[in-house]
Amino acid sequence: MKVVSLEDVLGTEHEVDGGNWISRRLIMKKDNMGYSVNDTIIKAGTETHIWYQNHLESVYCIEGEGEVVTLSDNKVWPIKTNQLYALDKNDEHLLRAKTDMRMVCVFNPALSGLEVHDENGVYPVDDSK
Ligand code: 9YT
Repeated sequence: MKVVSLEDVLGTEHEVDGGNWISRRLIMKKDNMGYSVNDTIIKAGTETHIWYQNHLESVYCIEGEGEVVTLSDNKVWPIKTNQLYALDKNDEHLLRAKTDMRMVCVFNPALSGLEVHDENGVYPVDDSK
C-alpha cells in the first residue's frame, strides 16, 4: 500500500515541463503497477501534436475545456470537465486546450516518469528493468 500526494512530486524530477504541458508523475514504472498515472496541466491556448505509438493512454479531464483532433479522419472531439478520452488505437492527434485543462493520464505500459515528447509527439519504449 502506498499513498502519493501531489505535493510529493512538485519541484522534483517527476514534475516534467513539456512546454505546452506540465506533467506530475504520480505512479511510474518503478511502482510495478503495470501502468502509470500522471496529473497533467495542459496550458490554455496551446495545440500539441501527440502520437503515442508505443503506449495506450486514457485521459480524464477533471477541469477545463478543449478538443482533440484525430488525424486519421480529421474528426474533432470536444472535451470538457468530467469527460475521458481513450487513445485505444494509438491515435495520432492534436490536443487543443481552450482553457487550462487538468487531466488524469493513465499509460500502459508505464512511463519511467522522466519522458518528454520527441519531435513526433512520441514517448520511447522504456526497455529498462
Ligand atoms: C493529455 C496528454 O497526453 N498530455 C501530454 C502529456 C502526457 N499526458 C503526460 O506525460 O502526462
